[in-house]
Amino acid sequence: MTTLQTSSTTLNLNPLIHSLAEVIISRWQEYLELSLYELPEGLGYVEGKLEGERLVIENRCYQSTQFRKMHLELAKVGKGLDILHCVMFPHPDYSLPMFGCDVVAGKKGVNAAIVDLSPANPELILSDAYNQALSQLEKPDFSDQRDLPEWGDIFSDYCLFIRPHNQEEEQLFLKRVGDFLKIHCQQANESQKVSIQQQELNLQGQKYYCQKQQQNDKTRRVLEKAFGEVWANRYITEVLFDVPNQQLSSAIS
Ligand code: BLA
Repeated sequence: MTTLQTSSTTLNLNPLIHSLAEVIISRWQEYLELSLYELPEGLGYVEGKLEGERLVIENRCYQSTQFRKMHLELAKVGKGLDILHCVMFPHPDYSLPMFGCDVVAGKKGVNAAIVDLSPANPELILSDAYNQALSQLEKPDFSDQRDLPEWGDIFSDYCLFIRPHNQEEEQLFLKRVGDFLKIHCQQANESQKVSIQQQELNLQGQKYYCQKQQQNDKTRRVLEKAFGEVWANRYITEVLFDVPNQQLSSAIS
């Protein structure tokens, strides 16, 4: 088994972000056989300046049998803004949704906490197995549910987008992320390779997901201010939401 650096981060992050990072990595290690995934040259650890403030990005990236790329990013902008970003990209030869999580914390606490298992197919629907498993989870109540942006048609009915207002809500969010990951990894381990036609549809679904995520101006703005337009665009399209570009496996027709 690969030994992974799990909890050590040089960044002093918001406590919810820190705990989420640990939950994500420990679920991955518990259920999946991980190996390292190489990010494009020079984009593993990056530093820039945002309006005179330092922006530091730490990336961890793995792959497994069912996942082409499992990316956890932790970022710190000066002393005021902490960000966790996580996406699991399935290999298109498995019909699996995209796990995505984004948490943005300011000086006063967490502003935005979002998690979803988003469909990656042209119909934008989750499979019966996922619907079944997700509908059985206890549905927590949050006092401040936030509205999804216009590009957010990629998210499922189970998407949670909140601003937590106390420790209890933060813990409930953490639990929900852990539950989503448990279901996702278990489903992935049980999933079978699909036909080449279905792989093509899965690929189209992932492309659509990435195109929509690339429209998030809030992410783009933070990166542009620190690193400039060209770098930000490269980072968004090659690291955060790269569209898979691979040969479909023809083992099954
Ligand atoms: C929102 N993302 C945001 C916001 C910021 C970032 C500053 C605004 C927070 C707020 O409205 O309170 C910034 N997010 C970043 C940066 C990175 C990042 C700089 O990941 C990376 C370096 N975003 C994702 C993923 C999802 C996602 C995987 O990366 C969902 C699964 C969603 N982020 C998301 C959504 C919003 C958001 C839906 C709200 C956008 C809006 O309201 O317009």
